[in-house]
Amino acid sequence: MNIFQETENKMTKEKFKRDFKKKVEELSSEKLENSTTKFQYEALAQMVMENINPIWAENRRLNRINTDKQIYFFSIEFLIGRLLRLYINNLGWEDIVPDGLEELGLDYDNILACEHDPALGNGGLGRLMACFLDSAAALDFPAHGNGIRYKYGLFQQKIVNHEQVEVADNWLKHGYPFEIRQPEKSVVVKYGGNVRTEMVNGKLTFIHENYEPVLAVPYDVPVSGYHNKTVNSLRLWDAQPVDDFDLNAFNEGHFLKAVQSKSQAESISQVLYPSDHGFEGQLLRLKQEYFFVCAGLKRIVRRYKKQHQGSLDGFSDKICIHINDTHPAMCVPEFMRILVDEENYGWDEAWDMTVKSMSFTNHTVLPEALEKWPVDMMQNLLPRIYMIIEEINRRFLEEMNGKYPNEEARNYNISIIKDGQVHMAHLAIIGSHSVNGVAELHSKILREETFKDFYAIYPERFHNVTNGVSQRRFMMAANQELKNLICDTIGDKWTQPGQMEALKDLEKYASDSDFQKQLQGVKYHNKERLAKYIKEHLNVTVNPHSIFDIQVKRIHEYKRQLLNALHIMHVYNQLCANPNADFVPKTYIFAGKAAPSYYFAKQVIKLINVIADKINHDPLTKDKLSVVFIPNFNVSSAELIYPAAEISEQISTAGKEASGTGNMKFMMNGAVTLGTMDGANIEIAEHVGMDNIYTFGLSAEEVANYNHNGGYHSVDVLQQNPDLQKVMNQLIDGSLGGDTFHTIYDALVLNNDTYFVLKDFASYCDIQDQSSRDYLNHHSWQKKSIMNIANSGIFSSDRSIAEYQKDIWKIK
Ligand code: CJB
Repeated sequence: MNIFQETENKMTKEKFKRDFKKKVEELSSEKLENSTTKFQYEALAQMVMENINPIWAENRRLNRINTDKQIYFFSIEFLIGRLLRLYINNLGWEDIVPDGLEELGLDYDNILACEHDPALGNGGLGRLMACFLDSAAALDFPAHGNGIRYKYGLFQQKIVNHEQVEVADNWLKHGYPFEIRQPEKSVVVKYGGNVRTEMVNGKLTFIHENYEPVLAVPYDVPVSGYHNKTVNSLRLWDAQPVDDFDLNAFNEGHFLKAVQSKSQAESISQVLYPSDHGFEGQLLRLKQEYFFVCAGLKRIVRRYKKQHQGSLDGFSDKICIHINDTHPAMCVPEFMRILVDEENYGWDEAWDMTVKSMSFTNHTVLPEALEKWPVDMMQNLLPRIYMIIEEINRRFLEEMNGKYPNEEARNYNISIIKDGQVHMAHLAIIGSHSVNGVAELHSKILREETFKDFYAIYPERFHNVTNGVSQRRFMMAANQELKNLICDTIGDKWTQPGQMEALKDLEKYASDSDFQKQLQGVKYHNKERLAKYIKEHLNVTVNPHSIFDIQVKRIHEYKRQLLNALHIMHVYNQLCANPNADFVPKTYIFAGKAAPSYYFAKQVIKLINVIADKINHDPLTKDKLSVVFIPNFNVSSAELIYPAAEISEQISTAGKEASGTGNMKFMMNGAVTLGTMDGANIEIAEHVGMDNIYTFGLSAEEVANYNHNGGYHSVDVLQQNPDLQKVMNQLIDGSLGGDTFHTIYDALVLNNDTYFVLKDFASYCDIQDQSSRDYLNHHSWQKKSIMNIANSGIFSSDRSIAEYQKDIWKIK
C-alpha cells in the first residue's frame, strides 16, 4: 500500500466535510454558509497542499539519497493550466470532494473556477511540457521542469468590435496557493561586463568582471502522480535585484537610478513573449533564455556535487538535461562554462560530459521560428558564453574540415556562427547526443531537409518521438461522463498510467447500438454544456443537435483558419441561394489567440467574427448554421471544448505542423479528424483507419515540390472555381457589413498564396460535404467516433515519455 492509498483511506467523505468546514471558517472568520467561494477555494487548495507536502518532501529526500537518473526539462514555457482538480484526482479524492461539497450545499465547479488559469505558455510547446510532467509523475519516475515564473502570463484575449484586444494577465494578483518560494536556493545570474584572462596556478583562467548581477529566486510547484506516491517539481525562476535597492545610488540622491536597477532586474521575468513560432531577437528575450538556463543548471550542479562528495564525475550517467526547442540551447555553453571555468575539467572531457547530458527536441520547421541571435548582442550580454560558443564552433569546424575536406559548402552551412549570427539549433544539435522531432513526418523533414547536413554527420543522433497528451486531464477529468461510460463497458485498466492502449477493447463495441446510444448521449450533454457556456459568454444560441465542427489553436497562416472561414462563407452563400435545400445543421466553433504583432492573423480573427455576426443574425440560418469565436482560448476553456466536438479541424498546410496535439485531445474525446496529411494526423490516420478520418488536400511532398518550383499560380485556381471567386470578391466588395479584408485577398490572390489555401479549397469543400452526409447515418458516425476513442491510447503522453525514457534518456 502506498502513501496515497493510505491518505485515501484516511480521507473519507465525512472527514473531508469536517476538515473543509473547519478550514473555511478559520480562513474566512465566517460560518461556512456565509463564506465566499473564494475562501472555499483557498481552503480546498490549502487542504490539498497539506496532503501533498509531506509526500513531496519525502520524494525530495529520496531523490537526494538514491541515485536514480533524474530528468530536467528546460523550457521557456510550461502551460500548466489549473491544478486544483488534478491534485484532487491524483490524491484519489475524485469522488470524495465533489460529493462532500454537494452535501455541504456547495458547487465543486464554481469553487474550481476561482483558480486563475496560469498561462505560462503560448500553445502546443508549453502545453506539451505540462503533459510530459504529468505523465512522468504518473509513471513514477523523476522528471522535473525548469522555467520562468512570468509575472504576466500570455495576454487575455477579448473581442471588441470583432477584433482581438489584448489585456494583461496578472495571474499572481491574488497569490498562487500551489507554489513554494525557496529564497535560500536563490542564485546569481551575471549579465554584461567583460572577461579578463589571468594565469592562476599555471592555468589560464577566465574572470568575468563588471557584470550586472540579477538574483534568480526559485518557486517550486509540486507535480503529483496519478494515485501514486511520486511528487516531482516544476521550478520556476523569478528575477529580483541582488540588493533590493541600490542604496549607494539612493544615498547619493539618484533616486531614479536606484529604482531603475530594481525594475531592470525584475523585467526579466516580467512577461511571457506572446509570439508563438516567432523569433523577435529582443535583448530581453535573450536575457530570459540565459536566466533560467543559468539558474537551473547552477542548482542541479550544486545538488549533484552535494550528493557526490563535491565532484561532478559521472554527471551524465545520472542527469539528463532536456532542451525543449532552441530557447534553452545555452545549456550547452553554460554547462561547459561550469565544467571548464569553475570545476577545472579539461575541454575534451567537459565536452564529452556535456554532449552525453544534453538532449534536444525540435518543435518546428518554420524558418522564421529558428532562433538566430546577432553576434554582437550575445557578445555584449553574455561575453563568456559567447567565447565558449566560439570555441565550440572552432573545434567543431576544425573536426569537420579534417574529416570532410571536400564538403566545404556543407561545413559552412552547419557552422554555429555565420553571417553575424549565432544559430541556436546548430548549437543544440552539436551539443546534444540526441535530436528528435515530434511526429514521424516532422522527424523525416528534419532528417531530409531542415537538418539534413547534420543528419549526414550524426545519423545516430536523430530520433522521432511522436507527441502525446495527458488523458488524465483532457479526457478523464474533462469528460468524466465518457470516462465512466468506458469504465462501465470495458473496465478501468486503461485509466492506469501507461495503459491507455487498453482502450482498444472498445473496438468490440464499435457497432453495438446500445453503446453507441450511450456515447451519443454523453456527446450531447457535452455539447449542451458548451452551448450553455457560449450563451452565457457570447449571448449566441447554438443548436446542440447540429454538428459541432471545431478548430481551436493559435491563429497562424499555416494552420489555415482562413480555409475554414472561406468555406463557411461558401456554405452561407449556398444556403442563401437555396434556402429550402436539404442542409445538415452545423455549428462552426473557433478559438485561439494571435500574436499581438501578427497583423494577418488578427485580420483572420476579425474575418471570423464578422462572418459569425452576419450569419448568426440572419433568420435564414436559424438552427442550421452558426459560427462562434470563443474568446481567450486557454487550458480551462479547452477542457470544455474538446469533449463537445464531433469534427476536429486539423487543416494545416502539409509539412508545416510539426505534430499538433489538439488533434489527439479531440480524438480521445470521440471527435473525428478532418485534416490534411500533416504532423501527427498521419499517425492518427494509420491507427484509426482511413474509414474513420477525413483527409484532403496536397501532401507534404506535393507542397514541397511546388515550393521548389517557386510556388503555384493561385489565380489559375481562382479562375476555375466560380464559388471561390464569389467568396474572394466578398472579402473586398463590402458584402461583409462594410468591412473589407484586402490584406487577406492580396496574400491569396496577388501574392500567390504561400499556404495553399485556394489550392486546397475545392478538396476541403468536398470532404466537408462528405462528412456532413455521413453524419446523417448515426450508426456509422458513432462507429467512427468509437474507433477514434479506441485507438487514441497511443497518443497518451505516457507513451511518449516511455519512449524518451527508453530511446533517449536510456533509463531502465
Ligand atoms: N510549437 O507551440 C509551438 N511553439 C513553437 O514555437 C514551435 C512549435 C508546437 O509544438 C507542439 C509540441 O511539439 C507541436 O505539436 C506543434 O505542431 C508545434 O507547432
